[in-house]
Amino acid sequence: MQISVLGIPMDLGAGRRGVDMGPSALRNAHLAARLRELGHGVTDLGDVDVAIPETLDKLETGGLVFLDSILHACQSAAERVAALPDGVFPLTLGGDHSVSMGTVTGNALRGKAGGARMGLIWVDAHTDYNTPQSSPSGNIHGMPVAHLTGLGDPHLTGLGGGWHMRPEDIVMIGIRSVDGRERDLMRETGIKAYTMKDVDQLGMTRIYEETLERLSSTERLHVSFDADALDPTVCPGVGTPVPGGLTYREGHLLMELLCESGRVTSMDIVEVNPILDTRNQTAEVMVGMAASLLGQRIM
Ligand code: B3U
Ligand code: MN
Ligand code: MN
Repeated sequence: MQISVLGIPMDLGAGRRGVDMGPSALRNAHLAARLRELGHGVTDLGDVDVAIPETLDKLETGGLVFLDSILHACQSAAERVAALPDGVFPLTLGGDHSVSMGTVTGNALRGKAGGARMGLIWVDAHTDYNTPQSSPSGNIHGMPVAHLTGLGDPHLTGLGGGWHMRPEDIVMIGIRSVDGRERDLMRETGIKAYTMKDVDQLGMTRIYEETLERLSSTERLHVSFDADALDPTVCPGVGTPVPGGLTYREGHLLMELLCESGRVTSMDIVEVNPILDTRNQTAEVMVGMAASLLGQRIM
């Protein structure tokens, strides 16, 4: 397979600095070499241009912090991904999770004017389903899924030119932190979320099987993997660590099973924060997750 790597070095949507260095940390953790060892062709497309926060007024137009610059970076990411030829696997590197408004949109629009029916597997401690109205923090990285389904700020929901995710085509795994009004919105839309309680009770294999069944009428699958889904002992380099996360093996098992499904056509790795990390451990773990999704086998 041909894999195209694209970085979106943006931390404008997060509450603390540092995830803008995520793409560098992942490249330093030998991302391309690991994927080439698996027999893939890897092209690194470099990074999308992202504004430097120190050069900006904190409040740009629209009332949301850095809205204009986030919108611009997501638009560029969407265009770059959508322009990739069919058959190429886009591996997009954040950046905070607001980058996925661009990458998911770009992947859905790829090869299909008007947008494909794409399933979205959101691996995260958080549901990222706040709107500007419901968000307690105002940070846009807590809002991407809401905007992908058409809820929230009209500039951000307009990214796909009218294309939106159907809530029934989204499955979240690893959830253990949801805000009050965000929970109400999640209930109203009916997005399926597997919490850590579900992971403990059902096990990852059953969750995987139910997820694939649920997304069986979609054309292809996108995996958006937030490093904070994994336990902070495994991935300490994240801005909003939440105890009680996925184990190293649960993360790998999910990626290995998704690989076997043959249905995943794109992936994001987001929220890797080298400033908060221990010797690049989080980037190394996340490169391993990508390798498992892309075919690495123990035997
Ligand atoms: N739900 C909180 C916290 C949060 C969401 N995503 C991350 N943190 N990484 C919020 O700010 O919306
Ligand atoms: Mn997230
Ligand atoms: Mn998260």
